[in-house]
Amino acid sequence: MSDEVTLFHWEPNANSGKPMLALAEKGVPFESRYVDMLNFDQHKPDYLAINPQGTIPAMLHGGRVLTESTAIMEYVDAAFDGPALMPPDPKDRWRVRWWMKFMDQWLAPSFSMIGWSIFVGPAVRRRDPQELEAAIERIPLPERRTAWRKAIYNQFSEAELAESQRRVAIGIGLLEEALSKRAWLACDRYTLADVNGFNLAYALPLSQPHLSNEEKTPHILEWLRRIYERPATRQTWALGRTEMVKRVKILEREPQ
Ligand SMILES: N[C@@H](CCC(=O)N[C@@H](CS)C(=O)NCC(=O)O)C(=O)O
Repeated sequence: MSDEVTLFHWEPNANSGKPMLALAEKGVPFESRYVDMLNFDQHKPDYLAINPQGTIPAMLHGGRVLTESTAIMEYVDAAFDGPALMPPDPKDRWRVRWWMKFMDQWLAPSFSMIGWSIFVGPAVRRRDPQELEAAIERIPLPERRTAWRKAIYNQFSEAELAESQRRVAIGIGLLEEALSKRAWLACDRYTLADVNGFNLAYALPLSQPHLSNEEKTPHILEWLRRIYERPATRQTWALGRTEMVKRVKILEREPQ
């Protein structure tokens, strides 16, 4: 049984970026297998043999296939040496998990819908219509098939997008409030909640400029910049290939 780690991931963004950044923070070397989501590599037989659901990320370790990005992060933190990414205090652990649940179940789907409508859909829409239809038909999970269809054919309704935008605005408000009380999201140290949050929010000042800017969300911006300065974050974002993740450069501090 191999103790090596192999991570199948797309861009350091949303779900793929969570285990990528957690592994980097722990200093765990891993074989990076880039799955090009915009080329539908996640629905091809080689990858379906790893994760039959056809979603990314997935991690191989010790003969096991691990899926679900937040659960993978917790596994990485517990299974490997390196700095702890969960705090020892039960109250703080609860807060880490509270934030992760809020982000995964409530905020991330809203960010995702907006991102798929403005980046993923337009990135693939101009390809051959028959090839696109065939690619959609190969998607194993019906709910992912629906998401792809809506993104490709620009079918997210105004009401759906407005609801996502409403949720994003609430999420930004909660983040700013929490970060005005403490340096990190869940407690006085960097945790998986921050890793999770950074993956969702790193481009906030570009994607939601009217809601997140120096005046309205100074604490969020400072928090994002501090995370971006961490060597693990630099290392992880250097693995990005698309223009979408290159937006992280917005977090570079102005030279003094
Ligand atoms: N809950 C899963 C979600 C995985 C997921 O849906 N990932 C997206 C990328 S962020 C995906 O694989 N999309 C590919 C597709 O829908 O074809 C996790 O957190 O790992």
